[in-house]
Amino acid sequence: MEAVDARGPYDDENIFAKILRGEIPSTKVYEDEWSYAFEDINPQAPTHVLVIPKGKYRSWVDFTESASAEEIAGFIRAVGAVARELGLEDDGYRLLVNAGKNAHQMVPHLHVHVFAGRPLGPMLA
Ligand code: DGP
Repeated sequence: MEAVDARGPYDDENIFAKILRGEIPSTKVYEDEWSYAFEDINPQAPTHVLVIPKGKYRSWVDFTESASAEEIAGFIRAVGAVARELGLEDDGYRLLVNAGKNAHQMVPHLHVHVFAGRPLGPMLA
């Protein structure tokens, strides 16, 4: 699988669009009006959750330029709610967004990775 170019039109056939439409299964951990969170299929830590906006956004730039303030606030709150509801605050967690090919973004629908459950080490550039 090739990393994606995070620019250009939204692809309705990307895998997270299909997950949002219920066309392929996912293990839900959180959902609200703006956001959906589910377990990563290839976990890199004991807890590895992906939080995605329900709207059609390829990247962080696309999202922050195109979404309403209400939608952006709702999505950021949802990421916090996932961390809180999964009980990650005591031991800590890491948030990560990959955007574009140098960051190895594989799925062209904005997603925030939430990693937790073990010491995660220093941040890697
Ligand atoms: P990124 O490199 O930031 O685009 O990460 C994409 C993540 O998506 C990667 O950690 C694996 C995950 N992923 C890919 N396909 C599926 C899928 O069909 N279901 C689930 N749950 N996760 C997926």
